[in-house]
Amino acid sequence: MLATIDLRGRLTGGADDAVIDYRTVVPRAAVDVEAALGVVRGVCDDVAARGEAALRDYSERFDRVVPASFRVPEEALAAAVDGLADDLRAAFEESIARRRQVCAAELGPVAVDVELAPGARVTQRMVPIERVGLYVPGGLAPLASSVIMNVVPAQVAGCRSIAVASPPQREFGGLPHPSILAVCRLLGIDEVYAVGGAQAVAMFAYGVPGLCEPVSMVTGPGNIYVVAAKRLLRGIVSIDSEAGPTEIMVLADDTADPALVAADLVSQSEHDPLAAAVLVTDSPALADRVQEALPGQVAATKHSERITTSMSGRQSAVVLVDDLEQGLAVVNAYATEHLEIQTADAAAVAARVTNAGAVFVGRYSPVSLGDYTAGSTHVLPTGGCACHSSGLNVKSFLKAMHVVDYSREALAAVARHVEVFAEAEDLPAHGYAVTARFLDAPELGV
Ligand code: HSO
Ligand code: ZN
Repeated sequence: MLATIDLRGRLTGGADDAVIDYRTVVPRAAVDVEAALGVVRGVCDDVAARGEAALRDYSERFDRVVPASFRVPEEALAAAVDGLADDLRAAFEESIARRRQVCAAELGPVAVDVELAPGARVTQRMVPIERVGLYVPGGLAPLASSVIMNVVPAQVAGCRSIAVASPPQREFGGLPHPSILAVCRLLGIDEVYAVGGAQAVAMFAYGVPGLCEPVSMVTGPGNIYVVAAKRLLRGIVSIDSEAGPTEIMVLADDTADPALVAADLVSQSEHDPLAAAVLVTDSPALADRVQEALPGQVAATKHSERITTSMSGRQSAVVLVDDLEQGLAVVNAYATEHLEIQTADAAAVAARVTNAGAVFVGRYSPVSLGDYTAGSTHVLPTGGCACHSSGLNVKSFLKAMHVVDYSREALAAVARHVEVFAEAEDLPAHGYAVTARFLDAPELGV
């Protein structure tokens, strides 16, 4: 079911190895965000110009329903929680509690305080972004878990004002999906909008008079139009990473259970026909057994069509390597969103991973655990961005602010350094601002 890419015989670090550019071993699905920018620019400009009237038009056009009120009424949030089955409510609450526990630890020491010399102090304060807007996709996959993954770190960071937007659904009378509303309520979020797509990102970035105040940061996954709007409006607001199609890479040896490897690959292919499912292994026998297991598992599951498309796409493959050493070279070059290590001594292998959004160690840590309940984030860098970016976490919602506090003596001790530095940069006024502090009568005007 998966194409095979055979790297065996091309020894890591050897002469042959020089011809392998590991970053290009596994191609990625082509997603043309630029192509969506044209439409999205029109939508965003229109929301900026016409506010709620524009939201109404786009809601009708794209969501085929116009909500009675774009702001979800409190009663609807309360009713969503009342309508929850007990076991689903328990699942939501466990997920929230575990993510909160990890976020609290992520916060770390709040302030850095350094005295560089007597009276020379630099502190770093971590200040939460005041108001943030979190987008939650609806439609085919109403990801209630994404509400948790976006809201909890913002709350733990101390963001004062948190708004959530999710597309209105026809079948729910123009409200977002009830499980999304229920999670908002459980998290104590009362500012929820039934607004979807690029128009939601524009609403957050520009604000809509009488409806929604502008925010400073927009986070959350979404379709290509949401991603394009985030790219377009970045600068007006800050954004988290641009979420592309989901990716799972499994690094496995002959100790892995082929049925479980297949199940994990299938699980992430379920998201998207463009999802990438990649097995990297030094065991041709394991590769064969995973390939044998896949058709049956895919046929038996609900979204088999989507999964088949994902697995037969150029972005999905089995990569055969000589050994785990070469496997790690492939893994670190690809920088996958999710990486599973299904090998002997998995923790030791995992410790050698430098590029991955999140790493799942051993038989009992499947990616779907991380999607919902592990306590880790599932908002992770895709498309190779894991080589420079992190998943969404508490620090994503904090700004580091330096506070400089020097005494007269402490400034005097380094005054000459500043003056010389400023001269070298041909910025004499910089130097004078220091010199002036030690003159009996600094010039009042020149
Ligand atoms: N695996 C997805 C997140 C998700 N899965 C939400 C299920 N629900 C991207 O990391
Ligand atoms: Zn998932």
